[in-house]
Amino acid sequence: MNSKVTEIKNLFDAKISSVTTSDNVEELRVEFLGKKGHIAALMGELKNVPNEEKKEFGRVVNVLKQEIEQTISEKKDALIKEEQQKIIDSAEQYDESLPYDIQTGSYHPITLVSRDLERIFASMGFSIEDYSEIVDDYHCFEALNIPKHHPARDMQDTYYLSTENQLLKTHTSAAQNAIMKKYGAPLRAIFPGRCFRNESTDASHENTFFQMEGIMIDKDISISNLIYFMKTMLSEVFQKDVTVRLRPGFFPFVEPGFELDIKCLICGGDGCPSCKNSGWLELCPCGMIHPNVLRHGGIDPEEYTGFAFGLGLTRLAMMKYGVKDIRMFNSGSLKSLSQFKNE
Ligand code: FA5
Repeated sequence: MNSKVTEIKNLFDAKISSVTTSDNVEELRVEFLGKKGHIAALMGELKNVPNEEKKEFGRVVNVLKQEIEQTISEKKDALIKEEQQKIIDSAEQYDESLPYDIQTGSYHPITLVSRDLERIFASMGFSIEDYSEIVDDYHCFEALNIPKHHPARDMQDTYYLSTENQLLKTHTSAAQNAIMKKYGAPLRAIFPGRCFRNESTDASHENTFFQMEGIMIDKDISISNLIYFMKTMLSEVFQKDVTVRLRPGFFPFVEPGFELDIKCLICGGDGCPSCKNSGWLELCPCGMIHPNVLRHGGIDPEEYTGFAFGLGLTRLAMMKYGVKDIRMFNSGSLKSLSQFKNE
């Protein structure tokens, strides 16, 4: 009887070595292990086996059955893997040149100009600081040498909040005191931020606009340092010659104070609505920090001096990108805003 078992084993070995697909293996499984398969037939022979050989015969058939099961399972797994790999290899490759229709966003022009300036000032050793949009009276005015009832408060039409003593930041100078106290002297920092003023809007005025403040405090800082940094900043931003003028300006927190104007790049100085027909645009008031402001910030004015500037970031973006009306920036118009290239 064992010769029958050997015969089935040889038959299986011959057939399994020549199968090439997982479907063939499945057919083989049915042929050998199925209800009417070779193993079931061998088991059916058990009744013809002499009693004393039955046990051994049963054991040998079982061993063969297990061998066949294991070989079939391994062969099937290997062939399925091969077949899947073939499908992957023959699949069409991803074609990145195919047109697609995904709308990507773009940076707001104010973000672009702000990043440009941050890069320029960081390369000159300035740190970049952040400050809140809701500030108190002390930081926005008193620490800046503008006591209560000082007429200079009229220069900025302020949104006061119902919470006592709080208001929307009217200028980025409101952060000066906190930053001086945080770092002490020497100090170089810029701090861009959103400002709010209750102004009637026109081509060059918004009620919500951006400024970028800068301060540099050290021993022996003078107006020449201030002019050097302003010139470097403007030539880097515009990457071309721009005409500027410096004239006296009054701000209680600087002494002396200046207005730095830029020749209007929209009309070339001839006069247009963007520059209120003057040919010049007020861009960056600046000056030497008043000793009282240094004192409020915990810095000794006998030992240190410094300059400060308050760049009109939104107006700078107007000039840089040739935007004729400042109101475009807050318009939310995707048609206008999406023209600006990302960095
Ligand atoms: C100030 O806000 C001072 N804090 C600037 C300063 C800082 C002076 C440090 C000295 C030292 P002013 O109100 O002029 O100054 O505003 C500064 C700049 O912000 C202006 O030159 C202008 O470019 C911009 N700006 C002011 N008001 C508006 C507005 N309504 N819309 C758009 N830009 C404005």
